[in-house]
Amino acid sequence: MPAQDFVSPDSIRAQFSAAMSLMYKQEVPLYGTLLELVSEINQQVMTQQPKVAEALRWTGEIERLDQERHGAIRVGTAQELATIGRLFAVMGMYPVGYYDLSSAGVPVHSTAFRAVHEQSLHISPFRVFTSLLRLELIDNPALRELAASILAKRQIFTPRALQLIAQFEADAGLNAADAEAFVNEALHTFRWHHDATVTAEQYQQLHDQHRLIADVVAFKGPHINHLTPRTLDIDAIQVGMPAKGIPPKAVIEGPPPRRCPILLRQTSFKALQERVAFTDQQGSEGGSHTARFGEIEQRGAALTPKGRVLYDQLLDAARADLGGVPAEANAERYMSLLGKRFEAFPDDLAQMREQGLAYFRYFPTEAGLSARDQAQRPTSLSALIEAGHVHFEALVYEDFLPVSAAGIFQSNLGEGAQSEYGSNANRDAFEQALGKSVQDELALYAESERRSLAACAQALNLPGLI
Ligand code: OOG
Ligand code: NI
Repeated sequence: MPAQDFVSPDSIRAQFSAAMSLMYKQEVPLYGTLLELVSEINQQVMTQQPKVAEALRWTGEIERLDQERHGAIRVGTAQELATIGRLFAVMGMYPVGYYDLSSAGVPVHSTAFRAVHEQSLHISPFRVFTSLLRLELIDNPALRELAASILAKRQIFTPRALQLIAQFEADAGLNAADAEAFVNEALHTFRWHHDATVTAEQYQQLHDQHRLIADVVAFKGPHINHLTPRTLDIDAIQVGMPAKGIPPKAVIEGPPPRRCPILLRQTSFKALQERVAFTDQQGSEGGSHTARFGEIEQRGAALTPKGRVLYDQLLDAARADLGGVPAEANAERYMSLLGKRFEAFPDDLAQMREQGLAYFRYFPTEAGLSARDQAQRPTSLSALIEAGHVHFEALVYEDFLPVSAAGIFQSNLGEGAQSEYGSNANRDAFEQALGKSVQDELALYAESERRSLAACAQALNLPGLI
């Protein structure tokens, strides 16, 4: 098959993301309500804050905003993780970053599968936070064995999906019909299954060890546990949720409200209680399981290593000021402490740029282009910016935050789910399970910034700019 007949992985990802959203709307109707709220608030921000709309127009994010979402799954074995990695590669999604959640009492480690080039991200920024259960952290050999033997029996991919993945790898692409078939087949892996794979008693055993273990082990597959749209104003969402019958978690994870958003702020609503049938139950008899929830996020500037160190320091300091974990009872105090600490983080794009705290995208302006052939013109980046020949916007953060992710896990696993696993980061083991290395997100932002500077240099005929 000639390569030109292949559908681009970016387009397969866009199709898959749309299909996933449709499926989740049917599975979790509250997700549809959430989408409506997000769309209302985004419209409001665009009309009331023209500067925000203008920035989104510069970066092109305005075109991807409505399709922007991330999902999350939890897989049980190395083999499942490796195959998930191959499945995502068909859609141009690659593992980026390593997240250790064990230090936060959740026996998993994770990566984010996503597109890595800004042009691909522009077509579809769909990402999936993917966690691998770490049975080796469970201090109960009998239970570990039970879980491993249950997991060894399941196959989370359809035969046709596996076949299409292999075909993609052999031919380096899929044609339109095969791509469509692939999207439908891949969707099955992420579906909710009402029928559990264990007896009620086994479920209870797994659950008593850790709710997350029951969620991963007791079902036929890694059901998508949330699908998160991107809002332009998460504080408005937090306030607007109760009126829509959606109770939010107590605190918004991540940085405090700012004029220039950085990284990622997230809130969520509690997991649904869903009816499930265990293998030893029939008819109306049955149990329940809480796994799936709703989450909303606001994205801001990707930070450089220097910016990230400052972010981590300020976040840690605010938590130390609080003297405990942020929760319902101390939410207001936490937000105020957080705000105080973050006064030390410049809330101004120009300052953030000058201090090297964030990554940026650079654009030649009309003025810059028309001055292109003038002998007397600024040539250094800062002078070009000063003269209005180059415009810059922050590069949007495409990844996740470990402390926030832990907060999201915790709020949905419920009280009492906190366990102690110590700090057990093991990136090597994760990569070995995955069968490849995870990419460094900071290097990706730096490359993206460099490409935008190179394009600017070329457009303005200033090879010395980079
Ligand atoms: C993943 C939780 C983390 C995020 O957005 O940080 C997450 C999970 O619950 O499986 O989704
Ligand atoms: Ni999430």
